[in-house]
Amino acid sequence: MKSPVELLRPRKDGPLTDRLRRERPGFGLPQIPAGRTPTATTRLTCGFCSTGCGLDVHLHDGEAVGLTPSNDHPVNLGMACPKGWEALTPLAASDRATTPLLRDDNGKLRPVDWNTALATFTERMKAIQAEHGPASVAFLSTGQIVTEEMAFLGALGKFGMGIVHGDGNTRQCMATAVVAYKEAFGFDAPPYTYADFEQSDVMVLIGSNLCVAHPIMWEHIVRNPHSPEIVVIDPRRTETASAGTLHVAPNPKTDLTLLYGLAHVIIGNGWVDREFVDAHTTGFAELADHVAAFTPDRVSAETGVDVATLKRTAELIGTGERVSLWWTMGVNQSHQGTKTAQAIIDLALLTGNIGRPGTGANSITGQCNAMGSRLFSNTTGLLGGHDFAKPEHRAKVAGILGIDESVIPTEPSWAYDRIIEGINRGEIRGLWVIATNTSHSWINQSDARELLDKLDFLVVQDMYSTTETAQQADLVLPAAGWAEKEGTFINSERRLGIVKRVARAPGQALSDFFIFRAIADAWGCGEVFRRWTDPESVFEILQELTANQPCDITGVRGYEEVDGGHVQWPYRTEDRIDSHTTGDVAGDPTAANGQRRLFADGRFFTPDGRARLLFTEPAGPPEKLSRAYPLVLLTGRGTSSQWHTGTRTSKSPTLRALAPDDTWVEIDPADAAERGISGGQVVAVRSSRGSMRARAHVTPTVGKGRVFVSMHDARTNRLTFPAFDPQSRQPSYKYAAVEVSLPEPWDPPD
Ligand SMILES: Nc1nc2c(c(=O)[nH]1)N[C@H]1C(S)=C(S)[C@@H](COP(=O)(O)OP(=O)(O)OC[C@H]3O[C@@H](n4cnc5c(=O)[nH]c(N)nc54)[C@H](O)[C@@H]3O)O[C@H]1N2
Ligand SMILES: Nc1nc2c(c(=O)[nH]1)N[C@H]1C(S)=C(S)[C@@H](COP(=O)(O)OP(=O)(O)OC[C@H]3O[C@@H](n4cnc5c(=O)[nH]c(N)nc54)[C@H](O)[C@@H]3O)O[C@H]1N2
Ligand code: SF4
Ligand SMILES: [Mo]
Repeated sequence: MKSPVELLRPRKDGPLTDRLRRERPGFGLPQIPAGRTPTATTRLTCGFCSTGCGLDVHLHDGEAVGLTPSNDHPVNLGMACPKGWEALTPLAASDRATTPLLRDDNGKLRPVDWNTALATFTERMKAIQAEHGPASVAFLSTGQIVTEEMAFLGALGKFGMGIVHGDGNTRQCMATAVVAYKEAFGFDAPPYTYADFEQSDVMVLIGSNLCVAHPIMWEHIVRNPHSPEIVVIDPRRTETASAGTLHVAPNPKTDLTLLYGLAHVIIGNGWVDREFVDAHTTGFAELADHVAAFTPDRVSAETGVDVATLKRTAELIGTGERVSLWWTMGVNQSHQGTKTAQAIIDLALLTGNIGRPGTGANSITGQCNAMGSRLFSNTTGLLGGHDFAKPEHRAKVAGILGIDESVIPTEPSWAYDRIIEGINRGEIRGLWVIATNTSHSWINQSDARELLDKLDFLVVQDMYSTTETAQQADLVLPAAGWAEKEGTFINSERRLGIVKRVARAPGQALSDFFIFRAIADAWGCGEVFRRWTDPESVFEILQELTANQPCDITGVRGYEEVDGGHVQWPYRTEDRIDSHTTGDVAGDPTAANGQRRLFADGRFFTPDGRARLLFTEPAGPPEKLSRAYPLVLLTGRGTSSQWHTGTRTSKSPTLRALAPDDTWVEIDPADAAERGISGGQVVAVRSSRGSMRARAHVTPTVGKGRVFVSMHDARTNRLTFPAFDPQSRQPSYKYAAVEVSLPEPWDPPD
């Protein structure tokens, strides 16, 4: 049996792909069926993570027969992680949804034709709205479909069907970064480009396990020629922490205190870039006042980080020439996530580390199109990065779409947790779930699953009929997946990527785009969307919507230019790559790729052009440890070959072989010894909400008093505690009080 530590450790073992090639002869070479020699190659952007790697898909008679990572793509430079190499395999799985399925009177899901499915959808949802009001039907969507589809869903739902509340899995993921950036910079604008990984001399990764979650971003760090200091702030000694140069391991959820402590030392030592701060920020005096109380001794006592390490980290940030700060879910998924992200932004602003090569306060996104969802899902923000609350924005969007302004809501939708609560209260009766697996991924599962069963009508639109959520549905709509349809993604560094149809969707499965088109017609609002005929026409509409916004993409010459791989927003006519070849990275070799970052001129998107230094008082985690539940449960990504709820990655034998055979709970040797647990034993992990079995992986990497379980097991979210960041409503998946013990004979089986 493989243990997690035997898996991928890039620094030590060299680039992932090399290792895989060594250990698995033939790995990565396209497995071309006999008689199907490729006759052409085309490029797609990977449909898993937000890195946005280019994959060259090899075609025979227009159909994909294999793929290799693109050599000349600025994102991945010929590399891919295991998921990228295996991206075509999950399409051929035997549990693909191939026809619509409707639950019959005996409670069984039975195949029906599309006409019946569409008629049932319309009839049931309209009946619910007629009885309980338009707001009683909601949707939950995703960061994993193309931008054109998310925009269609958001527009159809809100401007066509009268749906008031729709949110997505990006709430579980990016909501915190969105709010943090909007408040600090005036727009949701991650400022960086991947060249920054190669240009920093100090990099600080906070709550980010890059080696596992974004392995190809890590490869850019490996290419950095400046022997950078790599500080990893994570309670666990992760693969990334082991590969870095300094591991800072604060007690879970004490990052805010730690970051204020760093600001305290930086200010105290005169490492503030006063010229930058005075010219480009507001709030310095208040922030300095606030952090004065965060003395090294206090911070050390509260975070568990010794004073010397705290001072060393502050010195690196305060005196480095090009310092970049990167964060992911260890920050976003916190009960004070927004303020923690803003404390990271504060450090970059205080030291003038923004807008120059190798700098930035950089939120790394998760899903392939989380960035598309942030701008175009029409949930938290109005299409194109607009604001539902601003009359001029509503007028602009209504004008471009040719719709009546009165159909545009004046407020954003309820957040995911409020929609779930609405189901509990009977306010939400009909739910349409698209490309997300709520019954596995939502926090505090025991509640969530029961709640979905309370709905009058649950529709799940997915590639597979076997997902935990699809199994609870009244109606399953079979969706085409990545590579079976067209559209665009936006990656972490604001780069647009292309998806093309190189495989046939099985049976009667349709692209999400054409499902939305069909629903618009069945609902009777098809006329509103008469310009929305195909993905590329929608791309043009979206371009128009972005005019004069920070995310302006009016200069893009259609899909053909996106295909070139060099479009990063903003991309106005004057930003066109052929009109300036150096970006703002003068003299840099990657400038030929047009790598561009934001804020080179020190002007932010706030009304006065200044960035805001923001802060708050740290508060302890909402769930307290107790004698019954004395350990902190951390959750997150397990290996680079597993993707979330596993609906895709578990269908590849190669990816399965690279993942642990069993779910492991990482536990410190002292905690294990206290409980009489030895490595490999099956143990019970319990919280006051539920329990699961897992195998003990006794390891010093997780730290005393903490345990870690990957999120890829559907049972993990039985344990999690439903706390939310107050500003972003993002769930705090990474802190719950649990106990681990050998299972008692009377414990119920899993
Ligand atoms: N292989 C693979 N790659 C993926 C995904 C996948 O499912 N599989 N998912 C993608 C998605 S959608 C996302 S959002 C990203 C997530 O990417 P990451 O955020 O890098 O991944 P996680 O493992 O969720 O969390 C990162 C780290 O946060 C740490 N952490 C927990 N609590 C704290 C804390 O209080 N403070 C600090 N500083 N750190 C803490 C955890 O120990 C963990 O190592 O990955 C993307 N990439
Ligand atoms: N405990 C814990 N829980 C977590 C996290 C954590 O760190 N810890 N992380 C959270 C985060 S950051 C995230 S992003 C979420 C992810 O949670 P989910 O979104 O629930 O996870 P996925 O498995 O990616 O689900 C995507 C679904 O879309 C389907 N799908 C894929 N492509 C398409 C398509 O083109 N069309 C359609 N219609 N369907 C498609 C897939 O089959 C799958 O069922 O999990 C969250 N949950
Ligand atoms: S790093 Fe992300 S985008 Fe690149 S191949 Fe892997 S999953 Fe795909
Ligand atoms: Mo995510």
